[in-house]
Amino acid sequence: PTAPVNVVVTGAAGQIGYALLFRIASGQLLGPDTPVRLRLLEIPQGVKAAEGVALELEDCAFPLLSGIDITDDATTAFDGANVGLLVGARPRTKGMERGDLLEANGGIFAPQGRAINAGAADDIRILVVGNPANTNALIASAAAPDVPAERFTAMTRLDHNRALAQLAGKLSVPLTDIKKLTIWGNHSATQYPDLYNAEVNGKSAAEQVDEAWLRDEFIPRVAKRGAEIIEVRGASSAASAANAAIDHVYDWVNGTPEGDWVSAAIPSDGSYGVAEGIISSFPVTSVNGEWKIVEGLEVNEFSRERIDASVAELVEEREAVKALGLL
Ligand code: NAX
Repeated sequence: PTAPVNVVVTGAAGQIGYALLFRIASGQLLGPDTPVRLRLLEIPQGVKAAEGVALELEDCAFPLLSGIDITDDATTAFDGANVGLLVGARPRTKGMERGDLLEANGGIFAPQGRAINAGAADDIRILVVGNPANTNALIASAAAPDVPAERFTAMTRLDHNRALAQLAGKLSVPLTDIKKLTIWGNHSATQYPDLYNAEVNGKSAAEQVDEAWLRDEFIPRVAKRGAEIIEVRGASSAASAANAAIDHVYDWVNGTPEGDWVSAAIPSDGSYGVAEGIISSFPVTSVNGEWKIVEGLEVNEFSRERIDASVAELVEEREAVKALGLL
């Protein structure tokens, strides 16, 4: 039998945590043959609720779940960790400036980065879900100088899945007919869902929709879907966010299908003119357990402007975090 994989979930008592943990324990994160040991990291006020979730996990009698540890100490949580899902973050509250938000999250993601640096396993893979996800991932990575930068990623897979669903709905085609869709840039309202390189049944997606829909309906709908969910559900996306986190890590470990790609925010190597070192969303494939940027795509003038705008926002966030001494 294989040794259990240590999976850390931060913010485990939150709503995404609740939607995520049962799926991990049932084998959907790493596959049906891989036992997992869950490490739940919470702040002290969240520990009791995390213990309650652990009782429910126990009651599921998942054959793949080999144990659950609960802690409020990052060093303990990440010791020997193979996968880290960094969900807990400091939300933006009313009247909070971006600088305050970045500083508060620096106080979470820098210590977690140090804990990862100190004790995580050599194959550690980090997915940051907590917002501002891209820059939080950058902060954690900077605090973990001994861990290769490419092990730190941020989630744009929910945006990717939202875009797939919107396009499938518009064209009344099954989701499986759509390939090669890309989210570029930041997981924020500036993100750019790109249909110009996407294909529906092997033909250009952009050519099958009218330009006004693509530019004035599709893009804002995808970029503002989080706000729509809050408006309609009365709470922010949770199960769909957890689902996207599962998709991201599953593909990272197991590979992406031939002839297609997905979207993930990974450290830029300068491809497509994206500032080197920022964690920005790209079209990616996963090969032998590593994300690779899909190279050589055509970027038209419209796409260029959109990508540049989102990248500029990420560069600004990096400058702000630098000024705070977090990089
Ligand atoms: P909740 O407020 O329900 O849960 C967050 C949990 O994190 C709480 O239990 C809290 O005690 C815990 N926490 C806070 N600081 C912590 C720390 N330093 N260490 C460990 N745990 C800590 O939020 P939830 O709805 O679960 O959302 C979590 C995060 O995901 C938010 O930052 C949210 O903005 C972000 N999202 C990101 C998405 C993405 O696509 N990248 C989409 C969904 C979601 O909005």
